[in-house]
Amino acid sequence: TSTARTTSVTLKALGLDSYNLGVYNGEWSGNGDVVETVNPATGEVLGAVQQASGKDLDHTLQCATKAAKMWREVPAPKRGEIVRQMRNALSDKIEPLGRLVALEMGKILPEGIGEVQEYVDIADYAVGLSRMLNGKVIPSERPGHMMMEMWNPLGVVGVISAFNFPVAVYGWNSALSLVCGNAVVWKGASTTGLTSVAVTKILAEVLEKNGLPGALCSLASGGADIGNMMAKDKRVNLVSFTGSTNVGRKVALTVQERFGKSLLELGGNNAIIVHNDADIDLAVRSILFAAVGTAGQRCTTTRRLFLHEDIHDTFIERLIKAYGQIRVGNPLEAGILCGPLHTKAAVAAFQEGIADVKAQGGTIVHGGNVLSHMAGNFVEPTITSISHDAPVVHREIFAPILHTIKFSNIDEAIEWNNEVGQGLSSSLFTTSPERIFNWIGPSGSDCGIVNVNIPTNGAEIGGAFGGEKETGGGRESGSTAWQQYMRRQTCTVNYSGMLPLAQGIKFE
Ligand code: UN1
Repeated sequence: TSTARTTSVTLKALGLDSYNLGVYNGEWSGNGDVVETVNPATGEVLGAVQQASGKDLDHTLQCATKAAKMWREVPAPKRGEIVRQMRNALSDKIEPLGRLVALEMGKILPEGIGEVQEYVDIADYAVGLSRMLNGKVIPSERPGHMMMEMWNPLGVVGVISAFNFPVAVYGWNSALSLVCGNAVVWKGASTTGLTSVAVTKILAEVLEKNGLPGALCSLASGGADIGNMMAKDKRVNLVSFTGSTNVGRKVALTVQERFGKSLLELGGNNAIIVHNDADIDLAVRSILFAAVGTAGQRCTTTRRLFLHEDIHDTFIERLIKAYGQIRVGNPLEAGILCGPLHTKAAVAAFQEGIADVKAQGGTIVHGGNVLSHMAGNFVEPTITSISHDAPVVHREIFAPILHTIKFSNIDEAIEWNNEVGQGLSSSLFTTSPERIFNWIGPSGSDCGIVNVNIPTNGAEIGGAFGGEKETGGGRESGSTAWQQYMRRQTCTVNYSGMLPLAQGIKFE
């Protein structure tokens, strides 16, 4: 078939076979289970990855620990130069890599390419950052003393990433970790195992060409067992975890038990508020991307839509019309906006969600069905009408279900925005400066990402990405997120030849 051809051309362009080793630490190996990955649009097997055994992970951590010791002594701008080469290598492969993401994860091709671009962008950022890992000089209260803050590498960073962004999220963690002087050990989702191998091959080639240890960008493919071992292992100084709130809680507790560091990017339940003074056209287009893009499988997907009563009815009408024009289908086909859900389990979760909506007093305004006549895991992008406090509305369902809710004043809408457990992203559509600044102020949105007149998803890499509450509190990507990949040291140097003590204490 033509998709089988696309698959083989794509794998070949990325140096992959139908069977691949899933462990890299300078050498490729793999003694764990062989896991096949499946095209969620067709059900066809794409290829197989042999995962890490416990022994493989142990050996990989040994190699990474050793590599980190040499890497931390390489000047940061030189580390940046390596990341620059990685950036170029990724950019050269952006088309086939984006296509592999589309084939294996199921997002549409422009979004597949877009997330490789996100890696390229953060790599650019990291290259610049490699000359800006600045500390501080702090005035000392003691004469002849110099106080400063130094940032030093952590050692080994473990990255556990999710299926929905199989390239970009690793990219954020990897590019920053490397310029910060750490080795990285990656466990991607086992359902996007080929993508993890493809990315690692690109990075490995750069490292090996530069005579550097490949273990700086280690890969330990695997499932929950490997993730759990990483969380437990003292050699992993920071565990950066992206995934569900439930698994994230376990990871955090496991890492905390050994006083390791964790960085958590967990569930979202993001809302858009549309006020009566909003640019309706802009809002409709934004919601389409926010709620239907990636088939509702971003942690930043809009799941709740609060509409002001003045515009509610006309807005719903506009939205239904827009949803009616969305083409659901093969993510590699031009004009398709909504691909499949990633797994059959996600289809079941969608169905369960729809049933809960009906059982909890809601109605289906548009869609609501599984497209079972199609070969893949396709569902209809769905709009519901339901109460803000129905339990199903407070749950993150990783599918294109948008709950719409009518409000009469902005304070109520903000309260509803904030009443869920999660706290990732949020957006207000309005033209009023007063509402805008209230929304981003202390009594506004309680999320980590607070937008105005743009979707909740599709964040740029320059800002810190992450959220509060059950979203886990971590921040990745831009701003000062890099500081989480380093340890802060307060250094006081006495050059006075005397011993004045702080707080004026006399001790003699
Ligand atoms: C995720 O869904 O895990 O803001 C990450 C966005 C993307 C990243 C999403 N830049 O939607």
